[in-house]
Amino acid sequence: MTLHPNEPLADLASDAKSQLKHFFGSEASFIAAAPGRVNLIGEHIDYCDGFVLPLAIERYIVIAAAPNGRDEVRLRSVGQPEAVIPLGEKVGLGEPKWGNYVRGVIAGFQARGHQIPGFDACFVSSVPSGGGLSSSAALECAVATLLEGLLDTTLDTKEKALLAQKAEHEFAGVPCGIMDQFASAFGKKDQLILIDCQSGEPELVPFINPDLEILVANTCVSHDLSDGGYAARRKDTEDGLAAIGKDSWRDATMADVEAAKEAMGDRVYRRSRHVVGEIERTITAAECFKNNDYADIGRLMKASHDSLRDDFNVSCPELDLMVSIAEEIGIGGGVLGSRMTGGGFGGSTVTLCRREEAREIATAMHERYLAKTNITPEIFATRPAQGAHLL
Ligand code: GAF
Repeated sequence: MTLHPNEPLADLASDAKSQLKHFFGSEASFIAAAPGRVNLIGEHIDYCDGFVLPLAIERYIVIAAAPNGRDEVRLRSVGQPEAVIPLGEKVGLGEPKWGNYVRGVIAGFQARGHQIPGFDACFVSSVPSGGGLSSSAALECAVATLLEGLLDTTLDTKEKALLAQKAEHEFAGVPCGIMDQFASAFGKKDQLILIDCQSGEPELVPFINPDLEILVANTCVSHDLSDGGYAARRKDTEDGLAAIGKDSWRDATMADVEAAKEAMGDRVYRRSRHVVGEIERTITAAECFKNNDYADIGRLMKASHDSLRDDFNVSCPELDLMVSIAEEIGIGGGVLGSRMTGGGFGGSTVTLCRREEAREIATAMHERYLAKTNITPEIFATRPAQGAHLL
């Protein structure tokens, strides 16, 4: 199968409910779902006050849960060790590692004065883990949504996304920007999310053209953003901004970057060139989507990928190969544009294509990638999906 289907949310929910029954013997009182995301353009600039243009994808983490009357939380997820979180005191880091995402969100609610009731929960997921599609943000936003249900409270969506981002910073050790948690929390069917990362305001941009398809190709080469590469990039951009002497990247121009080239040194110069260029490209690309005019989109996506590969150094041979296969197919074969998406160091590419040719394009990408790498990729199509919600 070269174009993987997206498992319906109802099937994921019924799977999570059966697991809750099987492992804990209880019926679900709450079912929460939150999607992963794919970013069309605007990479590694959410922590530089830039603009980003992601969408929530039709891939979800779903949690079925029930109160357990105990002073602890018990968690099960396929292929992971059981996690138990004692609730007597302020929740901190613990083992196993995956439970820390949940701990981080619980800590966020505790910090807001909430008393967390003991509960049991089972997690199922259709967001590929390590695929650069924000499975961790989906997990955090799903847990936050579940806690809203259990506590009978509703957080403002922005507050919920920021709470989830804090969990990622403090409990997963990744100093991420706001894109992933915003996309998972604010996702809307048929809408892209243009996020102004300076003001923290999302704007919905309709994506309703029936002739277009978004293909996500997971190279199945996995990444770990907590291993230091991500934090190092973020630090480089801070050094770049300091060398320019401005308060925000939003006020910086390419001329500023060139003027500070010597003071920056080559690496920070290239990182800075990426930031200024990518902010410009994202603003232009957002206009293309708003005007339903895609003449420039291929050029913008290519320039974004090239800059991430050559200046920001977050691509890898497998991502470059997947993008070059899509580029070979080209506009004649129905590909409008393609680039790596997400944090990089492995993960996925995003390809905008004509819907009519999507299946053929996915087949060609699958076959050529497999032939060259001996790795079977996972390719799926998605429309913009609904963000975190209770079912
Ligand atoms: C990761 C981060 F979590 C995001 O905040 C963003 O910086 C992205 O990498 C790169 O655009 O997904």
